[in-house]
Amino acid sequence: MQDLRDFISALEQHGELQRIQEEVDWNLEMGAITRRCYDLGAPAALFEKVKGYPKGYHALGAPLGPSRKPGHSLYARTAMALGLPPDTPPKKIMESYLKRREKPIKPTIVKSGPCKENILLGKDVDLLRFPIPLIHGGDGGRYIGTWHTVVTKDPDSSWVNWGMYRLMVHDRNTMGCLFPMQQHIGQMYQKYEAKNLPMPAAVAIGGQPVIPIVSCVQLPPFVNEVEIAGALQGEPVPLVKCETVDLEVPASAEIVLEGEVLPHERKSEGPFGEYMGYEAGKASPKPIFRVNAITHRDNPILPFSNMGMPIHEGQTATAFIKGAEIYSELRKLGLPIKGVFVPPYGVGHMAIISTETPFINFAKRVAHSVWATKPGLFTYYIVVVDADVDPTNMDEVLHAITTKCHPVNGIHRVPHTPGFPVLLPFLPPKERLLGDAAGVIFDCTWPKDWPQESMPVKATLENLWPKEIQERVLGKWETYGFKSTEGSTGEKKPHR
Ligand SMILES: Cc1cc2nc3c(=O)[nH]c(=O)nc-3n(C[C@H](O)[C@H](O)[C@H](O)COP(=O)(O)O)c2cc1C
Ligand SMILES: [Mn+2]
Repeated sequence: MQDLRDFISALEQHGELQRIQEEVDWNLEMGAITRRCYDLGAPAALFEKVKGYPKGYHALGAPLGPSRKPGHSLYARTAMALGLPPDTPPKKIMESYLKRREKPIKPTIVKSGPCKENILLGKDVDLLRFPIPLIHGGDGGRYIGTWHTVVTKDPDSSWVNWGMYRLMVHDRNTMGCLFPMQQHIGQMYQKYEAKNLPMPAAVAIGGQPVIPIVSCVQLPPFVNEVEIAGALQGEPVPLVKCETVDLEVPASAEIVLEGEVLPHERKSEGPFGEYMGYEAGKASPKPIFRVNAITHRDNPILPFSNMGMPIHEGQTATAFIKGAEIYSELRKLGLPIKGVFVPPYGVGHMAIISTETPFINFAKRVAHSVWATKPGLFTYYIVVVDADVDPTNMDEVLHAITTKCHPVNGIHRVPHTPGFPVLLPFLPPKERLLGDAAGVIFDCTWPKDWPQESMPVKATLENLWPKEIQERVLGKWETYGFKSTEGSTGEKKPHR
């Protein structure tokens, strides 16, 4: 797939796209429609006629929204963005992601590309040319950046970071940004500010569908996300030079915003309906992005996500792939981890880790290792289960919590951990702004010091019946009169 348009065609081919020719209002209507798309697991919404905007200026809502189409995985659109069939189960998507991600592919620099079809400078710079939605009732403004990439360069090294950080339009050429210090962009911005320099930045909206994925997934520091995007699509991402800043952007982007983030200046930004499921935080002073140039394709398409109650891109992309990233980081430490899953209704706050337990208190070692990684940074609930529990199967996980986690001794609370600033709903208002959070470990593994004879044995068909009886029963199942294996003991139903 070369661009967003190829992805839209693929979505359409698999029944994951709804074209909307009816005129819609950018003012809350597009937001309400996409909210319902998430609620129902309906296809992504391609808005072809937005009130007050020229014909041909389209917007794409819920690009990786959850799918409830029969036969498709909940993560069908994430799978398709990675070039996999829409029925690929989550475990297979994660495996494929991890395999490809191991071999980064450097981008190529090309002279020009579709994103240069229109170049707007000076007075022509006007963000409101695009059909930017006012998404939720209560939002502080229209958000142009909700499924995009902010490109910045570390002033001290060759590291170029691609991250997705929400962007609210203030006026025709400025935007407000949420750049927490815990995030890579926040770390870079701090360095520029210390030198009293503006931070050059570019925003790419649209492009190959792997681009927003690597931008909203918490990859480790000093990783150039563009090389992971290349790895995921199996070929280099073609980049073009910006017009006014020394940065490169994907040549096939629909819209590119070039400019700088001013040092030490703040303006009120927010609130916004957020990934945790709430219209979160109050408006607060935040950095200002001044846009000096806009380039865009003819008939540009503005993709947007609509954060709020699960399940949306914050879970089908960020939380889901975060599980794979945590797995990869833990394996690098040599820990005997079997699987990691970050379940969608846990909004990225909960990670379930299944592991062998070679020695006493191993769950704590696992949990603290998770917290030491970048992808584990904003994970507050760590559930550690034994290797026989499938972490993608929430029924098995709940069973492990309620039968193996001692309500007092199995729960370990860790005060004052780093949290996501501004938005964290469970924090009291004063701690919320800072992100002064806390963590908890649910140890659902059998203690290593219990004598073997006291270990409870799972009462399953596999464990308690002799092999020959198991085989006889399975072999004669239909002879007994049952129609299929449906409902048989031991059937595994992983998260679809
Ligand atoms: C739609 C969407 C909006 C997001 N907005 C923000 C944001 O405003 N600020 C932020 O720190 N992270 C935001 N995130 C999460 C980051 O994209 C994610 O943590 C990513 O890893 C950041 O890149 P980095 O790891 O290079 O810092 C958002 C994610 C999504 C899916
Ligand atoms: Mn990064």
